[in-house]
Amino acid sequence: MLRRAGETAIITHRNADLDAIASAMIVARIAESLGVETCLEVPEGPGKQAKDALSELSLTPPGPCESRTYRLAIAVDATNSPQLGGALKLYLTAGARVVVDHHEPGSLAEASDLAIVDPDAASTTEVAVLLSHALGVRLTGGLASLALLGIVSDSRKFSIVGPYTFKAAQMLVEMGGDYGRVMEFFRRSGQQAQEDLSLRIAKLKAFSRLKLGRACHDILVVATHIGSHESAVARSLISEGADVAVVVVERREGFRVSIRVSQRALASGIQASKLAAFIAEKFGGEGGGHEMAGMAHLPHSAAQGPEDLVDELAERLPGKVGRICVEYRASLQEKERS
Ligand SMILES: [Mn+2]
Repeated sequence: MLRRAGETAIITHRNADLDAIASAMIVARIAESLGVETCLEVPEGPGKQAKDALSELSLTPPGPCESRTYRLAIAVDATNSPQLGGALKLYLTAGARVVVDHHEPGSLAEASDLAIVDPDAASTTEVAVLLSHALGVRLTGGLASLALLGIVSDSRKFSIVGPYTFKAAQMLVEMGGDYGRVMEFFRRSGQQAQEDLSLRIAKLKAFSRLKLGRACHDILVVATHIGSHESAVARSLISEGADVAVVVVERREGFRVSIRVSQRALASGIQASKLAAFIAEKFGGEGGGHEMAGMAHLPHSAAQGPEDLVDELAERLPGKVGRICVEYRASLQEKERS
């Protein structure tokens, strides 16, 4: 498809993270090896870690795309159309569309001609690495290090792995990927995050606005809203003892709901992606993600404002969570008996 197209627009999800930027750069490298020109569209610009990684490894991404029709568009690490933000049109108007991803397939896979999607993979980067390997494309040491950053980041330092997460990492080390440097990058960026004033304020504000609910005796469901840093806030709620953390942020295009669940919730059949889908269904939007991390995108019409949405969620979610875990625990008992 790349060869036939001759020119290709690569698109990441909004505020590309390490996994998105690494996958995009590998796809660009594959295109380059075929002599195909690419542009890279990162809606709303890359996130801080992605930006830092590119400059630290002295990697230059392809230039931004023009506002015209491309013959081929490849979306990476994105599942639902709202994740492409302002670049959705670029994707939808392309002559052919490919999505490379590792989430449960969503609306982008539906709108694509080819979906290279493996929900078992811990990162999109490992899918891209195996793709480049299968095509006989070698990566430079710098790009291999970026890819390691993508894999290590999305696998939460190899605590969530797929059937070929380690295989891809091994290939990258063999190609000159610098694992020591990757670890040092995370150490430094973790330290920066801890000292980040706006993140500290966001966490404390979110905690002060918290709505707490309970389901199935010991499952704690919390909901809150914040202006930014919603994923980090949701993660910190889980590490402070919540089992289901739902964090609402209002953006220009609507509400974004970030969902995280604890190991305890997961052991009772409560998955973040399912809750994201439930929220999207109730409020009219799109939702999906992984077992432990999910995201729902809702239109402005879903609620009067973030506070109202939090109230609604705090009211409805514990019931849903309760039904899931009661059914799940009953099915486990059933299994034990038989
Ligand atoms: Mn990813």
